[in-house]
Amino acid sequence: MTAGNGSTASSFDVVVVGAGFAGLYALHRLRGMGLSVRVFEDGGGVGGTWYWNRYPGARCDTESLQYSYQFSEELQQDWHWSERYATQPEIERYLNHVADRFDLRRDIKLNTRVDSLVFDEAAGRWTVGTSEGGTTSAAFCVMATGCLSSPMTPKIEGLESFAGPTYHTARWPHEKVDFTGQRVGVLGTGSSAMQAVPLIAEEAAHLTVFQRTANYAVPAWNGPLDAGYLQWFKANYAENRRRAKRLVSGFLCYYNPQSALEVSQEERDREYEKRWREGGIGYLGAFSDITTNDDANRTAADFVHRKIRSIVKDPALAELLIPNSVIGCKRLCVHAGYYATFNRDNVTLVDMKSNPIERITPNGVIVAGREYRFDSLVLATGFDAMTGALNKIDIRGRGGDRLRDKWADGPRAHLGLVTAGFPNLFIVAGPGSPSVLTNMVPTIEQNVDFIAGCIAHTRAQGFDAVEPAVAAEDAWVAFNDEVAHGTLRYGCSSWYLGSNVPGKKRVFMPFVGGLPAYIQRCEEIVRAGYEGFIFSRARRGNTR
Ligand code: N01
Repeated sequence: MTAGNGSTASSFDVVVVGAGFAGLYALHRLRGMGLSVRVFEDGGGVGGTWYWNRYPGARCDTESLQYSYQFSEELQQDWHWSERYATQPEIERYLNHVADRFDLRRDIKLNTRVDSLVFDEAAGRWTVGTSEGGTTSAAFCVMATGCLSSPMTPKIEGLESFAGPTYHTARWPHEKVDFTGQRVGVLGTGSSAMQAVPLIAEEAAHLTVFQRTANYAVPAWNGPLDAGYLQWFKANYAENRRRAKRLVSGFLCYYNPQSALEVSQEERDREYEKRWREGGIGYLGAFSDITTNDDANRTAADFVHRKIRSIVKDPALAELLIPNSVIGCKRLCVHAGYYATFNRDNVTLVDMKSNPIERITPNGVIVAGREYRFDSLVLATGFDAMTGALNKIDIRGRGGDRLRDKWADGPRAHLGLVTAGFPNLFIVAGPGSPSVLTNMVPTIEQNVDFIAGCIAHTRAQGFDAVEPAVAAEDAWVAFNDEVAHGTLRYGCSSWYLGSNVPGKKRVFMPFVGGLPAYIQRCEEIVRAGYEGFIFSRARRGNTR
C-alpha cells in the first residue's frame, strides 16, 4: 500500500498531530507541496477545540468573518457565517466543510492518539507511536496539538464520589445534556463558565456557581450578521485581512494611540462606553497603556466595576462579582448576560476566595462547612495551556532527551516553532508564538506557511534535518520574557503563566510582542537564509 509520493503507508514525509484549524491547514499546505502526509487525531471528528468544547453557549469571541481561513479566497467568499460570533456547531460545520472541500479526510486517521515520538538519529526520522499500537515513520512532525486542549480536572478530595454526572466543559457529550428540573453546580468562572452559566440557569431548577476568582467580562452583543456589513467585508476581504495583520491582535480593531492618563475622566468614560456598546475584546484597545500601566489599567477596570454594579441588583453580590485584579491580566472574557444571570432567583454564587472547597461528597460540594447539594456537576476548570498537550506525549529528541524534561523550567522554543535537540519537529502556535494573544486562525496560517517554507528549504538544500541553534532559542526566550515583564501580565494567576497547574513553572508562555513584530522577525530570519537554524545531513553528520 502506498501513500502520497509512493511512500509506504506507515512511512510518510510528514506526520501531523491534530486535526483542528492548524492540522487541517498543515495537511492541505504540505500535501500541496507534493509531500506524503498523515494526520493523527484523537477525536472522533475533525475540529480540535471545536470538536471537544460543546458545552451550552460555546462560541468564539473573535468575529466569525475574521476567525476563519484566508488561504482560499473562494472558501472565504463561499462560506456563509450567520452571526457576528460563531457558535461551536457552526465552526465545527465549517471545519468539516473544509475537510470535504479540500479532500483532506483520506489522509486523516481519527480516533488515534499519538503517545510517543522518538527521533532516530541514524535515520534522521521520527518514529510515531499511536494508541492503535503500531508505529509510523516520518521525516518531519508537525504538532498541531492546540494551546487549550489538555483539560484540567482539579484534584479535589471526593470528586470521584459525586453520585450524579460530572461534565468537563472541554469534554462535553455529543448528545444534548438536559438540565431541566435539576440542581446544577458549576465550578469555575472563566470564559467557558461565563458562556455556559446563563444557558444552564435558564434550564436548571437551581444553579450554584462556585467562584474562586472573580473575572472580568465585557458584553458580546452577538446577533445575526448585518447583510450590508457582510457584503462590504466580503468585497474587501483581502484588504481587511492585510490590515488585520498589521495590528497586534491580528484582528480588525481600532487601537487608540492615546494614553488613558492624558485625557479627562469624561473623555475616558466616553471611550470605554463606546467600546462597551460595540462589545468584544477590543475593549482593551481603548487606550494604548491599559496593559502596561497600572494607573491606566485601573481606569479601564473601574469602568467595568461600575457596569457590574449597575447590572447586578444585590449590591453585596455585585461586590463579590467584581474582580480586584488587573484587567487583561487573565484572558478578558466576552459574555452574553453573565452578570445579569445572578439577578435570577434560581442562581446562587458561592465565593471561595477565602474558603476553598473542603471536599466533594456524593451529594455535592462542601464549602466553609456547608454542603451545597445538586444533581449534576460541571467542571469549567480550564486547561494545562500551551505545553499540556505536548507534554502528554513522550517526545524524545537527540540522545533520547525528553521534551518534558527540557521544558521542566518553562518551555523553550525558537519563535515558538522549533526547539533545539528535537530536529524536524515543528509546533504550530507553540509557546513563544503570539497564538492565544492574537486571532488564532491567521496566526496558525502564518506558522504553517513558515513551517512549509522551512521544510522546502531543508530538502532543496539536500539536508535531512533542521533545528534551531541553542543561542537563537535562548535569545528568543529571553526576549519574550523581557517583553512580558514590561506588561502587567505577571500581576495575577493565569493559564498564560501556567499558574493554574500545580507545580508548573511560572513563565509567561505566549509571545506578547504582537503579530506584526512576530511576522517581521520570521521574515527577517528567512531572508537571512534561516538565520539561527542549523541544517544537517543525518547519516553524514554534515552541518553548516
Ligand atoms: O478556563 P479558565 P476556561 N477550585 O482557566 C477555576 C479560551 N476560551 O475553560 O481563576 C476552584 O479561564 C478557575 O479559578 P481561578 C479562552 O482563551 C475561549 O474558562 O484559577 N476553582 C477559573 O475560574 C479562555 O481564557 C472561549 O481562581 C478552580 C476556572 O476554573 C481559555 O479558553 C470560550 C479550580 C478556569 O477558567 C480557558 O477558559 C471558552 C479549583 N481547584 C474558552 N481549578 C471563547 O472564544 C480551576 N478553577 C469565548
